Amino acid sequence: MSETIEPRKIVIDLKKLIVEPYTRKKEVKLSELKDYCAYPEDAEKILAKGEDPVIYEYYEYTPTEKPGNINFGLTIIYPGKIGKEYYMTKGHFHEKDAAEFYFCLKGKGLLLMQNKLGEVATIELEPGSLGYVPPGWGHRTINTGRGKFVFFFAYPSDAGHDYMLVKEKGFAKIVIEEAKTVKIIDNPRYQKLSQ
Ligand code: M6P
Ligand code: ZN
Repeated sequence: MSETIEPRKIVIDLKKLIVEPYTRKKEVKLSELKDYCAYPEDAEKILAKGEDPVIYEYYEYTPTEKPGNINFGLTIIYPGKIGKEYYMTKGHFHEKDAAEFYFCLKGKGLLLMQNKLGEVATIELEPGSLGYVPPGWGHRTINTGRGKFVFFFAYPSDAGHDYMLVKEKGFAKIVIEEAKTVKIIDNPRYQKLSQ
């Protein structure tokens, strides 16, 4: 049976930082992110104190997963660090050849991308700038500022999320604070795809 998607209006509230209506809201806390961290021992130290901070959250509007539609929403990454690594998303590849964009609305951060050949690209995002993720590139966003890093995202509804590669191999680069500056360095835990 064919599904009918009605035209509709969605409001992105830039003061409350919500999408209304949304179909999904997700909060990712440190306990869920820890396996993606470059320094999991620092994550464990925070958790051992009984703290489990929210690292990021997102509101998504998914009309349907039928090809031809678009998922979109708002991501809010809180400011902070796990050891010296800035708060970030897990990061993922799309299961299908599908692009995505991130349009920054507040704060500042980095869009880190990596393709399956191991090539890395980074784009600095500040309000008004848009990072385009081409099909085939894994992507993670990182809050390098002192306030919330907020961006609007959109990608094809049938793209799918693949976290395995990032969880098991990591990204080749990580983003840390050292001597009060933002540094993009080699990930000490990275395993090349050929290994
Ligand atoms: C953005 C979009 C979502 C993604 C979220 C968090 O909001 O790209 O599709 O789920 O970031 O990223 P991740 O799932 O990699 O943690
Ligand atoms: Zn994506």
